Amino acid sequence: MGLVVLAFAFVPFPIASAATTDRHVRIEASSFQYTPEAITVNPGDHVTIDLAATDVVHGLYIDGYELNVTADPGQTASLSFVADRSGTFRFRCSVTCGALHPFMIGKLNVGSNELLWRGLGFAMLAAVAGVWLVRPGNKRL
Ligand SMILES: [Cu+2]
Repeated sequence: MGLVVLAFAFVPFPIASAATTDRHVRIEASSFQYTPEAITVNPGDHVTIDLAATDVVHGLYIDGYELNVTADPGQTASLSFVADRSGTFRFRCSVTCGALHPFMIGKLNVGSNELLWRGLGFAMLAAVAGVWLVRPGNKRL
């Protein structure tokens, strides 16, 4: 049982690695918000963000990745990168677009899905182990 748990902890997670892929996300920027406000990708994904500015010029700067893109009014601009850093990163508008510009903020999650599934997997393993230990007729106890 211990070996199974160890293997589960360190063997690459099949669902997550199978999902490493090209991700195309469209984010609409309007004064003063992003839609969607948060995006989630898997580590290693090739991410392309299409930033569509619906009213005035807006930008999108990703903290931690130090990437920036700006889109003219009514236009779409693209930004491509490999999500090679895990964690949660803020992205924010990089063009002064109005009074509430400093509050134009969104979130990029890289890899939270895998952690979530790994956590669920551990919970299930723990449950299975618990049943196995207390089952009737287990002479090892
Ligand atoms: Cu702005």
